[in-house]
Amino acid sequence: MERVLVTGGAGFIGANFCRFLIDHTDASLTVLDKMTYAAAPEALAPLPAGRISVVVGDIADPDLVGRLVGDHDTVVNFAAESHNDTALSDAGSFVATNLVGTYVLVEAATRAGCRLHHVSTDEVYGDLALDEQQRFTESSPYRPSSPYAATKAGADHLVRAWVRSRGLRATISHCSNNLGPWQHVEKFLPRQITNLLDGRRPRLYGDGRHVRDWIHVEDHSSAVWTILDRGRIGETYVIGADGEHSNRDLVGVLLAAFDRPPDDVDFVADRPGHDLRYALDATKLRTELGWIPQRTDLARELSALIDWYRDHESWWRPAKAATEAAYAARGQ
Ligand code: NAD
Ligand code: TDX
Repeated sequence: MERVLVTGGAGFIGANFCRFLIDHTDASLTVLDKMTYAAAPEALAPLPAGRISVVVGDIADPDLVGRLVGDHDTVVNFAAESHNDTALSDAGSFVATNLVGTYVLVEAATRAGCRLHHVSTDEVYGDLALDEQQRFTESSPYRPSSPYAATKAGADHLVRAWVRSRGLRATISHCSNNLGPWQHVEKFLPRQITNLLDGRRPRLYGDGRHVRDWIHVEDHSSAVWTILDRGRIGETYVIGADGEHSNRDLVGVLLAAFDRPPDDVDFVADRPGHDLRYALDATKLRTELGWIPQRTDLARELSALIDWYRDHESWWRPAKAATEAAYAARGQ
């Protein structure tokens, strides 16, 4: 049975990935998570105790990471500070976790001869014009435009350098925007859905024309598992499900689901440096590894997501007021 260490495994995507591994493999899992404000340990509670254990700790702690990595065959690194808006005013924790933490992981995995999969993001490639034909691929140049993306880009460079010069057995993936359960209310879809549940208006940055390429978190999980199972060491894989939509269009779908008019929205202060558009071409993952996303009916998934947040108010409610207060302080 494979032993997999999932760093950041109590976060939105990490916790969904743990559930996916429990459901689709016989791996035994250890989660290493610092349990920051973004963690959702509740998401792990229903998973069978015999298959998963949780260690609370920091990926930037070399002693702890060295011990844990040595006991596992594979490490999947989801641990990160992940919110762009926070990094604009306070990037220290992003450098500490995304850069220094990744350094600690690559060192430990190299010494232990452990396989590493590093979860990067599409944002390292910067942004695209709205009318640009070309989408991001594995060979797109790095052009991070935000402090968050810069730390993610730096982490990728560490992984690739350790692969080439230190013999690390690693793969990297760049995924687009995820939707699904257990995402913190600071992020776009949970924020708008919980605003609507509270009878408030959705909040669009700038003119709302910015485009993101949406993928269900379960499809992200199956893609990472496919890369672990069949990916080639040293390779990079873009993960995307052809789900481009403007923020304004998505808010329109949510408003319709709440029987509210399409213009029932507040346009608020834009994010400084706001990337205009992300769009990913996952041809390599589809053709070389045979990955096929399943949950691509966005209208159906948004409807299910609204139901999920309606049913899990006791989980998100404690974070809602403080999150909105922080947004209000920024005029958002
Ligand atoms: P998240 O913020 O929901 O979860 C991150 C998790 O990492 C949290 O549980 C947190 O407690 C943990 N963590 C933070 N610092 C840590 C540290 N120093 N040591 C150990 N654990 C720590 O983020 P997410 O949305 O689940 O993103 C997971 C990964 O996927 C990140 O690397 C992110 O860059 C990447 N990604 C996210 C998206 C998206 O749409 N959310 C898209 C592409 C890539
Ligand atoms: O209230 C809002 N109104 C709004 O218009 C919020 C919170 C966001 N937005 C916009 C900004 C973006 O164009 O919605 C879009 C999505 O915003 P976020 O949820 O903050 O995501 P994004 O900045 O695109 O980054 C996400 O995808 C890539 C994740 O948070 C990153 O961790 C991942 O790397």
